[in-house]
Amino acid sequence: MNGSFHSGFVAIVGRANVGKSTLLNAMLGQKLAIVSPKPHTTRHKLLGVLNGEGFQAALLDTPGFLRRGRDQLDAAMSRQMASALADADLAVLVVEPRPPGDVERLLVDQISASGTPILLALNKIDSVAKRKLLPVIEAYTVLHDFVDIVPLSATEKDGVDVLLRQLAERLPAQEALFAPEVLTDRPVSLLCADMIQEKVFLLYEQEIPYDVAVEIEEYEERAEGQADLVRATIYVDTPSQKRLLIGAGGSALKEVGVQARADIEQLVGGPVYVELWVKVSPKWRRKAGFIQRMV
Ligand SMILES: Nc1nc2c(ncn2[C@@H]2O[C@H](COP(=O)(O)OP(=O)(O)OP(=O)(O)O)[C@@H](O)[C@H]2O)c(=O)[nH]1
Ligand SMILES: [Mg+2]
Repeated sequence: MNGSFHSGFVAIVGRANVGKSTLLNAMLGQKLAIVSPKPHTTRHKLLGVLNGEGFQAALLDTPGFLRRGRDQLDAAMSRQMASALADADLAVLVVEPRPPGDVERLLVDQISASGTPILLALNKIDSVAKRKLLPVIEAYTVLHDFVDIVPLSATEKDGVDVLLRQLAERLPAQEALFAPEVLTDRPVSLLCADMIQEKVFLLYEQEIPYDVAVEIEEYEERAEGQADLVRATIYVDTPSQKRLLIGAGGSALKEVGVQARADIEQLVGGPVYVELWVKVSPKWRRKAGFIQRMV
């Protein structure tokens, strides 16, 4: 890096499930974004501010690319990705270690049309043999004039420092955009909702996670030494989903609470009491007003 300070917005984009949120967390060195093995876990853009030596990167995690939206939630997720890109000084396109597919081509076209430089993060290199990487890198080199192509593993934290160095150099030479203590602009109550949503993604199968939305009814900060209270409603689409979510004797829902609580306590740095309620809200994915409250 030269002598001047660099800062700017970086949109982390790509196909669903390629590891965008895992990469955000790896860059920040802490868990902020939710992660699951199921595609389309992330529903909104999420700012994570990283302060490094001589730079500040305002990193924006985004929902996985959706080609054709089916409902209001899909539309909202697509808008979230587009708005992160519109703000970005630089895009990090996250891909898996295989040759570019339709989605990657489309994204490259879309981003480069707006003139935003693209850094390619070739993630999950821990999952393939080294000799398989070279042809992938070649295919991407032909596709577009990327700022750089960085092979990495977000889960192993291998190559993440290289990506950060590349990224920092490409940000505009300007003062920091956020005060040094700012990690995100997402209120803690919404981060709690995210953590609960993540546990639903991890603990339930089939369509359930996709038909679940979480709303925090109350986040009550208590005095020093007492646990904060998080009261959340988990919305589902149908009564049978409500039964499944709650489980026999409430056992399944209890597990959601136990696991979410551990993450929330880490986030707020103190004891937390999590109270969960389940409500049926038929076809909420199609209701623009409802989505606006959640995303
Ligand atoms: N082997 C391996 N798995 C990874 C790596 N990075 C992420 N994953 C896994 O890939 C899955 C998806 O990770 P996410 O971070 O949720 O992916 P995403 O791109 O944010 O997904 P959406 O939000 O659904 O678009 C999870 O099971 C991660 O553990 C990696 O470097 N190596
Ligand atoms: Mg994600």
